[in-house]
Amino acid sequence: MPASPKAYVFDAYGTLFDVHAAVRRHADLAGPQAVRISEIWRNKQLEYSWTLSLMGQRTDFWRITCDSLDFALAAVPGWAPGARDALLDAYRKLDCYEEVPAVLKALRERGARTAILSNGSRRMLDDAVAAAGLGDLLDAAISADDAGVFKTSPRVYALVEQVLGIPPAQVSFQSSNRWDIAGAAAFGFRCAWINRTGQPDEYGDLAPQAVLRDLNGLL
Ligand code: LAC
Repeated sequence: MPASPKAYVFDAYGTLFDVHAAVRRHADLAGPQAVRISEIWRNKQLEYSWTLSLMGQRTDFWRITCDSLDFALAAVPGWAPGARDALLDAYRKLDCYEEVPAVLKALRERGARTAILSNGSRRMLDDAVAAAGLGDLLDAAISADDAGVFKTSPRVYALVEQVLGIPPAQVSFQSSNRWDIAGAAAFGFRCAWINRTGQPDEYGDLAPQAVLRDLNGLL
């Protein structure tokens, strides 16, 4: 049996924070195709992060988040004036999933360190952590900004040891994004895929140690 992880590191968007909460909160402004807008917004945001990273371009994740919403709103009709500003404002203050505070607290009571590792810019992470009231439950919110590239570059995962001083084999990394789990497994973290929406498995050669329905499974 491997020793318990010394640190639990979490992806932010989709794992701690519900990326679809912004559109849900403003469903009236987003219109009849609100769910489609939210899905296109998220998928384009990720696509832009990978496209720009492969080009070696350094870009702020907030800029990508704005550009991807603009694409979604151009692609899908039926939203009301004011939707863009309201959705972007809500994205900075997303709801966290309900189990998050209690799980972070319990992990810290066991003596583990807790941190975020996210493509989100430093300001986005600071705003999200403050809005969800998680500041006292996290040792660090590490932004890919500090690596100048997005996940799944190993340079981003390497930030964890630089900040926490804990080697990859003693880190448990949690993400609801299977592509992120693939990157983290390739890097050498122990991984738990938080498969909140019952997605089929992929990246078979880069498997997590655990597949959990939500973060309660860590306890
Ligand atoms: C994150 C997004 C991309 O890194 O899920 O938080």
